[in-house]
Amino acid sequence: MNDATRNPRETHHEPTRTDRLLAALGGLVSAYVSLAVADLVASRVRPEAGPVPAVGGAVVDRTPAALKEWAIRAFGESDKAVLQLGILLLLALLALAVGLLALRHRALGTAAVAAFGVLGALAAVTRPDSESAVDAVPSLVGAAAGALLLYALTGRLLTPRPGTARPGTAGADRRGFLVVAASTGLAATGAAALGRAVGSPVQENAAASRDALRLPRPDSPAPAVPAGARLDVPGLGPFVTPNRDFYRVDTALLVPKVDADRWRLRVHGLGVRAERTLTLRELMARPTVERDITLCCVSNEVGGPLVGNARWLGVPLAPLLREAGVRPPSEGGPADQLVARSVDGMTIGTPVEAVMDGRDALLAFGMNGEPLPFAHGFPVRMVVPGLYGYVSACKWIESIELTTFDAYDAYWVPRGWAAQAPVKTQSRIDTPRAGASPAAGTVMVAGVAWAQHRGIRRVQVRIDDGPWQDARLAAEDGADTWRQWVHPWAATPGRHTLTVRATDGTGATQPERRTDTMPDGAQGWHSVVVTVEGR
Ligand SMILES: Nc1nc2c(c(=O)[nH]1)N[C@H]1C(S)=C(S)[C@@H](COP(=O)(O)O)O[C@H]1N2
Ligand SMILES: [Mo]
Repeated sequence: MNDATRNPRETHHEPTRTDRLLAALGGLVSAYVSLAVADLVASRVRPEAGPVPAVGGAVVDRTPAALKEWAIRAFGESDKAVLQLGILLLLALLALAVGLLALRHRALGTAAVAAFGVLGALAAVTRPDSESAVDAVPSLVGAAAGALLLYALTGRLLTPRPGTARPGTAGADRRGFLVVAASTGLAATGAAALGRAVGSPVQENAAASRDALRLPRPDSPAPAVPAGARLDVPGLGPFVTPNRDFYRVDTALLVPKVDADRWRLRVHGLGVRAERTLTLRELMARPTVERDITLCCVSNEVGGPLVGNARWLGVPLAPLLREAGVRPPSEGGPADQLVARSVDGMTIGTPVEAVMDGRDALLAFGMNGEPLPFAHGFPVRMVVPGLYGYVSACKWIESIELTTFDAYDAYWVPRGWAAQAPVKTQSRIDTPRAGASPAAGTVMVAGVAWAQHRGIRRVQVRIDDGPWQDARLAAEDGADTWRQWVHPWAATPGRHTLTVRATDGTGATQPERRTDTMPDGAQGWHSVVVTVEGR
């Protein structure tokens, strides 16, 4: 840039330290107003199209699997909150820098804000769940507001107060700056809060459709859970996991809120003779079954919490596929993989053979007596006993495509996870907890074991390096559910290591060696160390 194109008012101004502080603050306020305005617009358009969820989603999809595993381990179910906080912190730093840039180069600083808006818009329209270019609007409108504000604020720092002799120097209109910054910041906060209070029309419809949903009575009810399946041991969780306590694992930064009245499921692909699209009403009109099925996550480490047991209501998937002309590979069908796709673009690949081999593979709409909670896949999800969630349990499902494992890799596969993953036999000590200090005497050691679709035949407990002793197994609800167990231990004072291992219905006992969750689920024995107090 040569001198002729420069604005003399800007070049002659040697910003003071205070100016720089204020400029950085201006950047921050502008970024804040951008995001608040974008949030408000997104609440009208589609909440998922807001810059933070859109950029966050793009980051999640590009995060290396190892980092994602670490995040799940380190932050558990708060991993998404941590990610959003990280994005906001990074944005705040950038905003401070942009504010300083604007003080030197007003136009350049303003352009930088606009550029962030374009990035946000790009992220929004390239998300797999984006259906129209309208998703660009929240970021663009937000950035326009932020850019204008930054331009105006920086102007206050560059404009001499009337009556001061030298332009720029001490004459900046700092009061004006603060007034504009505070009032726009407050106004944006108010507008965004109002937007949230009013709620998004899309989400309101979804909530209303869930409230209005009446679940059909099961044509094939689940057998009552045998009384002996629940052990009454303090510290042992309930046999059926309440919905609010059920673990949640997914890539969605904002829980998709699907309007049940507009929901459709498309069944198509290789070997499908009669392609179909079903409404929820049509799906629920089919013969319904209710089953107890334990679901677990491949990311669950030995002893981990990512497992839950629920009573699911839905329709069997196999007959629906048969009607569409699908045959399993064992009957010469051409497709060996069923790819379920969700409204938020997740793809989950399941062996067609497993879905059609007689097990209770379900399209579920009920969970523990109520419509699926939004976080667990409302209105419809898949549940297939015996397979980890990432290869079977697609939430917010919208289509089922028949294909082959050779032809298509579902979401997690290029990220290092196995394309096929039956659950591994696991057992967990729930009480006493690691680090506990129970009193000497009889201590009830208890927990759960699971090997869905194979069942649990035996659970054994070992104290320190002693012999393996059979634990008492609770009655079996079914081969697809976990099984509680208890072992009364005559505890003596001192430090002790308690270890558990299970044997599944095929007679295979859990191997001792711990393996990583990646690529197809952790193995190994769970142990806890406790210190027994003398009496
Ligand atoms: N749409 C969608 N479905 C999904 C996932 C996801 O990220 N998106 N995660 C899967 C994984 S990894 C697991 S373990 C289960 C968890 O189901 P839950 O959250 O209801 O416990 O959902 C599966 N279904
Ligand atoms: Mo998972």
